Amino acid sequence: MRHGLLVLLSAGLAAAEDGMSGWLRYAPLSCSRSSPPSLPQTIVALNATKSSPVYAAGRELQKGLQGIFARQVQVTGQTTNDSSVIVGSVAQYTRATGDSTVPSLEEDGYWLNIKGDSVQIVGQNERGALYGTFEYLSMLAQGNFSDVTKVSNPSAPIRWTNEWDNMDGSIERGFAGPSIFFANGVVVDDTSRVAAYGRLLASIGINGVVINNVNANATLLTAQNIRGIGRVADAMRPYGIQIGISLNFDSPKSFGHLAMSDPLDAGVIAFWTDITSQIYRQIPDFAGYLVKANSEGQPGPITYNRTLADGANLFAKAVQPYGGIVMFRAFVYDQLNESDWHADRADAAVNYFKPLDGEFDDNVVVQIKYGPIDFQVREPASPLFANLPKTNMAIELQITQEYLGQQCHLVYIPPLWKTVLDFDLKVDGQPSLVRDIVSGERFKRPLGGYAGVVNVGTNSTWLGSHLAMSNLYAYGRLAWDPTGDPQAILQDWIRLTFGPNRNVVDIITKMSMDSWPAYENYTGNLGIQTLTDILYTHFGPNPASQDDNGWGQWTRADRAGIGMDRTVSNGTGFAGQYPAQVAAAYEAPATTPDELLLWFHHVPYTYPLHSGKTVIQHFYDAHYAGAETAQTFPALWEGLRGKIDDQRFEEVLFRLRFQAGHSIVWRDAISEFYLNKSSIPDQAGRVGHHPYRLEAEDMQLSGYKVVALNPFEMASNSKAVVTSSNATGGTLAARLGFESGVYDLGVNYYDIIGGRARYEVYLNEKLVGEWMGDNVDSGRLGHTPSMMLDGHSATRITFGGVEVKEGDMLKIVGTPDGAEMAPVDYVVLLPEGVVD
Ligand code: GCV
Repeated sequence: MRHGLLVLLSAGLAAAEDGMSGWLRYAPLSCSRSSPPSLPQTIVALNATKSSPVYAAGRELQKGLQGIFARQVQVTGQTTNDSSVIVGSVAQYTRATGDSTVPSLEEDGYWLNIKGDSVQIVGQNERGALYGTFEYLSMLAQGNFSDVTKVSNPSAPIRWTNEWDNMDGSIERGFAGPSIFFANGVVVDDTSRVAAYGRLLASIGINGVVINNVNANATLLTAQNIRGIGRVADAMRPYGIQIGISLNFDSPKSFGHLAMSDPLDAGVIAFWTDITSQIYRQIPDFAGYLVKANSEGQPGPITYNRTLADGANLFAKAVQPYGGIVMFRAFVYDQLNESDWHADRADAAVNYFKPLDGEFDDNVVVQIKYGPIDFQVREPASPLFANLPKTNMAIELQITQEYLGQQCHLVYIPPLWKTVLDFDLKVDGQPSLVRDIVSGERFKRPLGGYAGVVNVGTNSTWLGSHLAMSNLYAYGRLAWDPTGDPQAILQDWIRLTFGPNRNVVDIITKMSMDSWPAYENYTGNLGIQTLTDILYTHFGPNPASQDDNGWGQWTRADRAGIGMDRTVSNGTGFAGQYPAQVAAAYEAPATTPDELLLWFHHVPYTYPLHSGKTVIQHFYDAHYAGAETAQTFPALWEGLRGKIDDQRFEEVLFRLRFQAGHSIVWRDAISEFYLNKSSIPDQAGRVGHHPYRLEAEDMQLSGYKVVALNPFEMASNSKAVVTSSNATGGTLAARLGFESGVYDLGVNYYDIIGGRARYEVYLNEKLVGEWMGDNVDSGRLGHTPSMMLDGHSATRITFGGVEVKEGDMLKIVGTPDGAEMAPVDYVVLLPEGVVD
């Protein structure tokens, strides 16, 4: 029976949800205009072995039908005369039904055939059958009861996640609490979260997980931990997910007590052969190794005068007999001298790897970050993708928002990824989209695909933020089909995560699609990179930190101009690493798109863009526009009150409010910094002028003292106040000269790690609001904390709709705690519609 797409209402909104189910909630649907569809009466799962994906598929169908439709449906292993959903591999299905008409499928692909209450889900292998099952359930959960006959095959064989989890349970660039894999140096005993994660990943087509940090600890190789990795593999196996690990290149020396780790040394080869056989004894379907070598000060083959290919092939030969693979990272670079105009970290990957093309074993895959530097808010596609036609390649994307607001800012990243995946490198003048190169199609390579750095933690939301999960969902969907539309994928995720209400879908779509452009606007524009603090937390603004160090994320900003000259004619030569047509376009400012101008060219601040604006005016305008967009997010979200369960509603609102405040911190820091550098004022007169602010240092201080901040742009007017001691509180007071009216009253303060200061705000001795500076200490915001008054700790709290009369007395009482001396930067009183 055909039902088509019905308009549905989500029921049961009142129940609090903590996010643990992600997009696999199977929330009840109540049909508003039509009766429920006719559903299969039996589930036939063609493998009863509990560790098999087909068994998991049967259970999942049962769970889904129960959750969405309150139908209890039995799972059986036998075909029946009842209407049924039958799930299995091609071989199992043909054996059970005698039907040999299943269309041909590629590895991990599936055929989904829905005719009312008769459904066939057949995978090329069991994993494919599970993927088809999740697709069927996703349709049902979104109220799509259409008949469908479709074949779906993945774009590439490698669709992995990388987790940067450390053995002590911490996670490098993880913003959602400790590891689900490790604690206290060993693999955790309870793998229930691991299994739950495997389920989520399988539902988006992920087939491999590397469970430990690329900055790897060799103690992962103890016998106890190898048994532990086995438990992790057991937990993920029912979901068709294979486990891999990151290796510490120096393990033969540091762990095996050998004299060195030279990849061509017989003892070293024997060490890795032995470790590998121990691992495969425990985990016969082990996926393979991920290796970071000669990167960020770590040893590697070059340390022993060997090539990177020698190093990669050492591991490849160890896993080859077992069918394993080696993901070898292209993130290889050294520190550089900025005073050398021609030095460029962006050059490193091609310089190191291009000469080795053809020298990697067939089971090696070179894993390449999407851009030449490091997950910045905008980068051109890495030219390495165009330079290894005889090598397997995978693209590395980052779901964890290391440089993109650390899950405390809403940034829906797929539109950024698409700028790279859809980019045409024009190798040999032929169409060469990055997505066709990494799939293996363009250069006819047997292996290739996707590695996404995720870094989930034990927080019930997995990533620390409910909305950040759209990035993980979309990552899997794009790895499966990179031609997918980010907005359509997003809307599937919204319906699955928050229900099908039209208003909910429209609002979350708007916020999410606006979010990356807004973030780029208020952080770093025109290809200058994120402009965060690269020497400290990678969270808040600190443009000066990009330069005057050896790390090579330079902007070369001085009084006269800004940008990296990466031309062949006068710069680092990086533009010349692209195939001829692309190189020629990037060589000249006139043919470089505005959004990448400063990536490729060093120009005066007054340089006119294609848009007609100067570089500096674009900076100012973009920062103001981006922060303004961020102010719309909490307001839009407020419109969904009552349409989303209270727990998730409030948790999201809290983060969006934080983001709105922090976007102003970003806006002001970057605008002031470049005003100071260039001495060119904002044509609109905004930068440095804040008529609605009361600087804390200008208020009557009692028990407070003024501090000058360094860098100066980390405080409004470069100064803030802190209590005179960390034992006693203080007050700030000012008589308000504002016209009587209703205002939003904001207080910008600093929330550092190591203290939970308390604050109260009064108007004429009447309490307007109180709060504690504990967002960081309580873990409520999971970003990398700061110990200082700076752009990372700068926070705004806003009390809406406050009635103010001219001459009212404003008072803030601050009570220090620990290292946090109740720091305040300024108070702002905003009439409706004003952003500052
Ligand atoms: C895991 C950047 C990050 C590091 C990361 C490194 C890498 O430098 O800041 O945290 O290390 O990239 O990708 O290896």
